Amino acid sequence: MIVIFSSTHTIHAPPHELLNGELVKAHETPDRAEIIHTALVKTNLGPIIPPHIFDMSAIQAVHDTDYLRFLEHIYTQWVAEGGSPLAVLPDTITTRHMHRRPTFPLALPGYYASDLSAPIVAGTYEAAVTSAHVALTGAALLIEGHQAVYALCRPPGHHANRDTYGGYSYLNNAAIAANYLCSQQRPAQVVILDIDYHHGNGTQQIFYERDDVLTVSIHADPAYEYPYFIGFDDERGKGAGEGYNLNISLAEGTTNIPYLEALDYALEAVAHFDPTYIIVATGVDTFEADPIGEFMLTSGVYPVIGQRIAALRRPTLLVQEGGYAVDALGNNVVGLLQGIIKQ
Ligand code: SP5
Ligand code: ZN
Repeated sequence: MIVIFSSTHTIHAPPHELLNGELVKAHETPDRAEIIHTALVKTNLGPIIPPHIFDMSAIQAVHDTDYLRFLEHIYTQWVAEGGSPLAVLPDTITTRHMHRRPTFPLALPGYYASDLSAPIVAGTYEAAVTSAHVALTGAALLIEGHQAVYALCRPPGHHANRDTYGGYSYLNNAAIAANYLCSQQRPAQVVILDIDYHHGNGTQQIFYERDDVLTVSIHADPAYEYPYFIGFDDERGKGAGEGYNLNISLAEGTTNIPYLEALDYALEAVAHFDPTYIIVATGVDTFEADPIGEFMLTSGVYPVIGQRIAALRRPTLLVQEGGYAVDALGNNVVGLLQGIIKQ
């Protein structure tokens, strides 16, 4: 299996996040990607290659221009205006009742942020763009005929919408890769299967009215878990996209067996769609020891998940999302990838 990785992710190292009312140390840290990288090198899973640099149009096809310009310049503007140099983190945020776009640098982040978990630092934009190129490189390899590719993306992406960031996500890597596959010479039908513990809200909304990308997400019930305001099972798509979004939400404390039942149900929908390509938004924050997840999956289940996905026998790109139990992170990701290869 080809792995794509870039060390550029290390320039994105937010110091903190707001969690349950407290400013705590960031969970989404550079050591996450380094740990996965080290585990992959040790396992000798396949060649590890750097990303190609794609034209910005591949990213602009998913994200709004004003939003991209904001991400690129806000850190400098924020600091110049007196914002903390530690990181960009707004104190005021848009609601349903007040949402005029500001121009003032201390206010702009509150217009584009969906939560306070995703600070912006000096290197965030470059790291996020590189992360998107890592995913795009994986997509291009599928087009070249590879059966399974792993994009070691960091920062993650599935909570980023066209013009919002949050949930440690700035650019939606999986969505950018899916859209790229759809826009190539030979029209593709793509499934994004999101197995991160959290609902992939950005991905769902980007494709909500499209029928060429089926979005399927298995996640913690938003009734008790982030992102709280979206991700319920009755959200099925809209217009041409009606029937092309599937949410499977699971209870707190979900263990291996019910999880695998949900996965089988999701995979039936995937098979029925008959996709040209599958993109797996790969979070392992479903693990029992994850510090922010409440599922109870064990390390032994990840190879099984990999095998069942690979049994569909479609060219598959795995894009890294969450997973914060750093001690088990390398083992869990490698296990999943070995399951994909073994099938
Ligand atoms: C990519 C990714 O995994 N992002 C996750 C961001 C989650 N941030 C907010 C977590 C809120 C946790 N609230 C716990 C409520 C009870 N479980
Ligand atoms: Zn997650």
